[in-house]
Amino acid sequence: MVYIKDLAKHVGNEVTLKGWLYNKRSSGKLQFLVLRDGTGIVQCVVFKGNVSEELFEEAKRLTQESSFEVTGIVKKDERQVGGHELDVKDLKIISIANDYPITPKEHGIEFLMDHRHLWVRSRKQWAIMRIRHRIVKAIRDFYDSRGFTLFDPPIITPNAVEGTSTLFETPYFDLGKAYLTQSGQLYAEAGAMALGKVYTFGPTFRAEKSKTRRHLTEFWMVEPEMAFYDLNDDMDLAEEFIEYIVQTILEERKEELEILERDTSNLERVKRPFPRISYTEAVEILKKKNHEFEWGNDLGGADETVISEEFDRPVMIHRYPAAVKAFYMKRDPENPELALAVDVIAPEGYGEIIGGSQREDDLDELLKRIKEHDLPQEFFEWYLDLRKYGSVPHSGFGLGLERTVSWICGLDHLREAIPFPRMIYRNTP
Ligand code: NSS
Repeated sequence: MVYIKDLAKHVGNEVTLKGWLYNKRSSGKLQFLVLRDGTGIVQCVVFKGNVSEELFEEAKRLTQESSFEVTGIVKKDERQVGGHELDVKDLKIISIANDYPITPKEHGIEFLMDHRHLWVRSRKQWAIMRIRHRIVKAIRDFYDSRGFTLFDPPIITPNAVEGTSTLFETPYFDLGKAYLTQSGQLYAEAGAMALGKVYTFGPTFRAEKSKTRRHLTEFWMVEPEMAFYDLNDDMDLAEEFIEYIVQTILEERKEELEILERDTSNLERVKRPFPRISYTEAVEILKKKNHEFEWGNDLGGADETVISEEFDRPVMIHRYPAAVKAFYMKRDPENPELALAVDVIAPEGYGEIIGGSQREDDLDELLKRIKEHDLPQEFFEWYLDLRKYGSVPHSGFGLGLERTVSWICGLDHLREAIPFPRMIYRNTP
């Protein structure tokens, strides 16, 4: 069996392809069957003069998404999708699809989401999934080739990392309650003290009650954590990382970006150095643009969009008011009102894709924060141990995979950036 992506190697030869009918049209003696096999699509031409009467009639039975096997001669044809065409000699139906619900006409988004298990067969979703996969590989390659060790954190955890308002709770035997992890970070910190540079990469969960295009309740996050890195080192790594992902996709997923009609000129500019501005400077930009905002508040999606419009590539905003940030962030020694935090905001209104910080490495300071945030100290004893036994400055960040996919693909909602999205109003299919 040959795959459509490899047809260039078979020009002039007879091959057998297996797949599904994507589309068809016919005119008299000709039937044009568009076959997709998961690796690409190709037009198969059934000419009445080339095949038996029975076969010509059999081909007519094929409906959208019916599965079949087809044998024919590969012809080079630049005008066709994929650059090839198949001259059909033989054809076998595997299974006829009756009334496939997703037709080439327009469907509403809720209908498509209800049929997500079938919708993923369509061309655009195919392109998104292939880009997602390539981004995941780029992420792994990036860290694996820079001395990082993959360090898998647990998903069932006893405590919150990113505030208590978005925790998914589950009963846990005799131990009472457990929570689905919001972030692997605290465990990554233990890993960094053991292995120097680590990364976690897996699903994370937030009971987000907001119904925005930027929030899922289950999303994937990659979190590098590095011993002896300060906030600047953290930002250096973040920009190198984002540049690597974007440039890799531009090189390796051209066809998919074309299918998505992505304007890639904005992505081509994603090169280091990225602008770095403080939170206070960001607030000044908002003021200058007459966008209402008060110093001290957290930046919301709309604020981020206004700020990002000032720049032609991702912008790093650092040193936020500590009051709006997580308990584990180190305070700025030059102004303890500020946390040594950084958010990276994607261009084109895609908002925050990275959140990170230098971590509080002083035992007493950290204890104070845990109390201020009203967190149960007993669950953080192990985390405090990291400050008792050879504490070192360290930093890290988390990049949201679906936000990154959505930005690179130019999607208008995160729900298409993951095979089966989970949101406040949807946990099916
Ligand atoms: O809350 S974050 O800003 N930061 C953390 O979780 C840190 N513990 C990471 C770290 O320093 N190791 O989330 C990080 C990123 C954020 O920038 C988004 O890109 C993504 O995770 N994120 C989300 N994506 C989709 N849906 C939701 N609800 C979501 N929340 C965060």
